[in-house]
Amino acid sequence: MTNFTFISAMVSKLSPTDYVGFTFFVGCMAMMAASAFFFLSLSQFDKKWRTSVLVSGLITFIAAVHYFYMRDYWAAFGESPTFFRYVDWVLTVPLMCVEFYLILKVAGAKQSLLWKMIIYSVIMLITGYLGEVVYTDMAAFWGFVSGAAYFAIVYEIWLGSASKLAAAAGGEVLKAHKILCWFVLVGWAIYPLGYMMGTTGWYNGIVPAGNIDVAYNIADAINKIGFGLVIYTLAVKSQKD
Ligand SMILES: *C/C=C(C)/C=C/C=C(C)/C=C/C1=C(C)CCCC1(C)C
Repeated sequence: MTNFTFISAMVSKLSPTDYVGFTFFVGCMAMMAASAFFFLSLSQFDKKWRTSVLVSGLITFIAAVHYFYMRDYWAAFGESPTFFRYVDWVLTVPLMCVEFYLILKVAGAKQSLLWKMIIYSVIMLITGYLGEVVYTDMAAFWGFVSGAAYFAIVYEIWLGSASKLAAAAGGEVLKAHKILCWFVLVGWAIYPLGYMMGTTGWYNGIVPAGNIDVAYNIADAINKIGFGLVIYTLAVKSQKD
């Protein structure tokens, strides 16, 4: 085997017009850099905040590993790596629920709140997978069920018990909670939009055309890294007072 064939067996070519592949590639780098940033910052925090920042790093690290797989899958088959995508989400979205719980613990958040959020998010993802992969002719129906679970999460953090705990905690925790709430309301809304771009349903004439993976990749970068930075900032600020 010549050097050239050896290398081409390991690296696949990225065409300059393959913007989907480009977002997978940038996703790998962004998630990896964010993980390094969160992990290397750990020693500056005391015990109270270390777990939260650690979880931020785990979220981007798990995503980084999945992005390497997804990038290769896309390069090899030119298809959406939907299976890896959902495995990534089913691990990282519950960890984002853990982040909400951890910062609200100071105000007395109970574990039941954590489990409620995790169950909503798992229902949201499983039903989304059913519509995107298993029962594609019923994508609109499963997307609706998934959307209902998403709405339950939005309700819980904006108006439910989580919002009351945040108000009770006040100060920096309340501020951070509010920003995370906006991430979930606006940043997470990109996902159902991407879903509607990539599946068949009544919405096809309404939703602007686009690529489902580009939408998901942009949303992941905003939400996973942004979420982590909010937690990081909260930890830095809380340690000063
Ligand atoms: C890091 C990954 C995150 C934050 C993923 C979030 C995913 C969602 C909020 C997905 C939501 C969906 C709907 C609300 C309806 C259509 C199906 C989904 C799964 C794309």
